Amino acid sequence: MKRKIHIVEVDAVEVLDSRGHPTVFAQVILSDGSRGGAMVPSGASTGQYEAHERRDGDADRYGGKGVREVVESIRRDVAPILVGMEASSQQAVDSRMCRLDGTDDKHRLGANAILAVSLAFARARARSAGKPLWQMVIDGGGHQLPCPMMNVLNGGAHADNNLDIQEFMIVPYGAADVCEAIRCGSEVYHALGRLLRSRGLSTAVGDEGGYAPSLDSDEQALELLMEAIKLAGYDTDTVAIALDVAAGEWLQPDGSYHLPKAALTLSREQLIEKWVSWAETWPLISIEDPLSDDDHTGWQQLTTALGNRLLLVGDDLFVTQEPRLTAGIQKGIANAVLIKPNQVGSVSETVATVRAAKAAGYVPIMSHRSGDTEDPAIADMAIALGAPLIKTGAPCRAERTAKYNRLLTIAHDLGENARFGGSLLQLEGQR
Ligand code: 2PG
Ligand code: MG
Repeated sequence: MKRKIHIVEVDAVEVLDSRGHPTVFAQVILSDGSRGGAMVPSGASTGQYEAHERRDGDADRYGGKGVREVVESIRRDVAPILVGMEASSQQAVDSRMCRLDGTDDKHRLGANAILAVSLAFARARARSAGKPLWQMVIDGGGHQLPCPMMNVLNGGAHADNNLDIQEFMIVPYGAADVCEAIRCGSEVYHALGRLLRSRGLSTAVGDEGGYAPSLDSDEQALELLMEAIKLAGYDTDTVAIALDVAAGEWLQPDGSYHLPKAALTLSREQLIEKWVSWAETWPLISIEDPLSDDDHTGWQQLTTALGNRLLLVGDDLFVTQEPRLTAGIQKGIANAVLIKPNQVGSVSETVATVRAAKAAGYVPIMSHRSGDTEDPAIADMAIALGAPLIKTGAPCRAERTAKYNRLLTIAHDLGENARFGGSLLQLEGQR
């Protein structure tokens, strides 16, 4: 009889993320010697309903951002309850940690602790089964590789420039496959760099690897993207534009929206009008967080106005949590959901949210965080979960290219069996 494999060791280390802030690396070892390790990312424009990211708060270390106690509590509290558990079910391991935590927002252990162990366990199981991670997150996985959404111009909370919109992305949805999409994105990115340089504008990059010049307006950023697409030899049948507004950062106590860098205050209705007119003017394929996460009335109005023309993506709105997504689906707000595992805090709960999205016809978009690491897990998860899109920054900075490089190598391994998520988006009504 085959002997059952179980967990023999759980360990953790304080390491650094791409902003140089501490984060958690966890490692899980199984009785057959298989090991899995994982690092967790960290956001800057975090949604108010995200699961809790636990930090030491000791101002004498890393400005309070240390995770030494978090790591210690993985060894002291988490390891004893997991060691000895059978390594057959992701759900069982995740639930065990959630029960130990016992809070709604993972306040006690921290979502950063639970997710690191959850993902490390998924990798250890994959190694044990001799399979890549993308075949393990949900049994079997699909063969669909996601289309990249490359954030080539950074603003908002991600850059010290004068752009209010946080992310201007290019989406090579019309490319033949993921390799051509990544090539196209890289070529447009470099064409944009040449344009900026030729105009004496800065080509220094922001947190997600996109350029972060100071421009006259957010509209000028869109004009530059259009020029760069053309300069690189592409057109809007191949490359669309996507925005992450992160409008929660603009909300004022009276319900209006204040764009700090432009020093402009807009009512909810004016902001909605702005997005409707932009959707008519620019080749937008999606807008993320166009309104604040608590402005459900605004979201309903905008979904009615634009929901059949482009993707309206809830990030801070849904924070990857199934109950919040289900409530939004019932209210008819948004039609796509950003999937960030650390917003909910475990692999199983991430899978549950994606399943709920797909059942309701909402498009799941896999996503990195602005503070990320060289861990490429989200590339595997996008494939495993069948997300047609992945948002993981510019083709610049190793924590971003780690995900693109992972997709390129999986595409190589899959060969002719690979399908491309971008082709799904050519359906009428999604542009
Ligand atoms: C977002 C993300 C990732 P952050 O708002 O979608 O691009 O940023 O990780 O800072 O929340
Ligand atoms: Mg966002």
